[in-house]
Amino acid sequence: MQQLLVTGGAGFIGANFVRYVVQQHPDVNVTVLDKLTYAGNRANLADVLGSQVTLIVGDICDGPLVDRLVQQTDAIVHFAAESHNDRALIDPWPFMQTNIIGTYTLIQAAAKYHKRFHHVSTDEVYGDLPLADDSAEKFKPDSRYQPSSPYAASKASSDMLVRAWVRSFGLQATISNCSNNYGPYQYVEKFIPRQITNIISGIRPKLYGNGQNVRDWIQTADHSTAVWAILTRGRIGETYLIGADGEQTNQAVLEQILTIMGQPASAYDLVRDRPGHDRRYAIDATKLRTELGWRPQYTDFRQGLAATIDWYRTNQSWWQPVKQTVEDGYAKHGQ
Ligand code: NAD
Ligand code: TDX
Repeated sequence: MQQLLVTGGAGFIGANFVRYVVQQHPDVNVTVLDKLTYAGNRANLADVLGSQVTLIVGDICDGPLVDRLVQQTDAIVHFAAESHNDRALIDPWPFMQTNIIGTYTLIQAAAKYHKRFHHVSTDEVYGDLPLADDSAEKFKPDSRYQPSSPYAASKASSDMLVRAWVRSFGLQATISNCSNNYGPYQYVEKFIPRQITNIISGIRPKLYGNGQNVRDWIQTADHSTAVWAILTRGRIGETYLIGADGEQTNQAVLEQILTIMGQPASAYDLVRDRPGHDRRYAIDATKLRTELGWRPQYTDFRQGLAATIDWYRTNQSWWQPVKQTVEDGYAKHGQ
């Protein structure tokens, strides 16, 4: 594999993945296809753009453009998506367009040119689990699809399309469903960077509902190594779940952020809950671990959080220009 097409490579997880490829696989050339929506940022790739990495600004729904780029590559890793639940609740349309039609456009081309395709998806396609006190159940690759939000439903739809194209058109595809990522370059609308940048800006952090919802956190660098393992060694047609046993209540995460940043653990506000708020996500990554020998490197969550806080402290010019707009948007909805 010499040529890799990475969609959404100027977003949070995609840019971290491109950086991983540059560092660990210098023989692979990367073309990033990214629309540079509000969540995409050329600056996320600034230090790696050059002979090994090229950025094409364009839409994954643009059939002729996608056809040309897919024809020229050996494999595709598909990260591009509308990714934020709160936005999907206000305006679902871009999620339907990019996540469903965009994925359809890519797999049509990948099937036509017999190109290896890896589809990046989310654990949210499985809906939610009872809180851990009531159950130790985790998502497995064959858990039932029952998405509860517009974002999750759009991602579930895209997974179904990929599965159907494998069966009907022999698409050489794998799918991964990962848990919540954190780390550098995450847009400030998301939970962890929102709270870190709130504290730096003198704004009180905002916890939805009662803060008891559970997310299963993974450092994004561990997501990158998992995607690479699946892309290069995964079995065609298979789904792999990616997670690092990182379950935490939102309240516990926020209290750790506050303490690491030298604030009282109680210095936050409870705000309006997210409609339909999924209670708990938890990943059973046994298949990925046993079949592909994958292991996460970032197993100390508090340490990973401290490093992420340092990154947002050091890179204020990266997030300051959009912070006020993001907070104004939340304020309109009581969050
Ligand atoms: P992000 O919102 O930070 O980045 C998405 C990128 O896709 C942006 O660069 C954006 O410009 C680009 N994009 C959006 N629409 C496009 C279009 N029509 N054409 C081309 N590019 C377009 O998202 P992220 O958090 O980095 O998520 C990346 C992928 O990982 C998504 O598929 C998401 O569903 C999945 N995922 C995310 C998480 C998480 O915790 N963030 C967890 C599991 C899976
Ligand atoms: O200010 C906040 N306060 C708060 O309590 C925000 C922004 C969020 N929350 C809660 C909602 C969730 O329970 O924190 C949790 C995490 O919220 P998000 O960062 O919005 O992530 P989530 O909705 O869990 O979805 C994320 O993980 C799965 C990604 O955004 C998705 O793209 C991915 O598929």
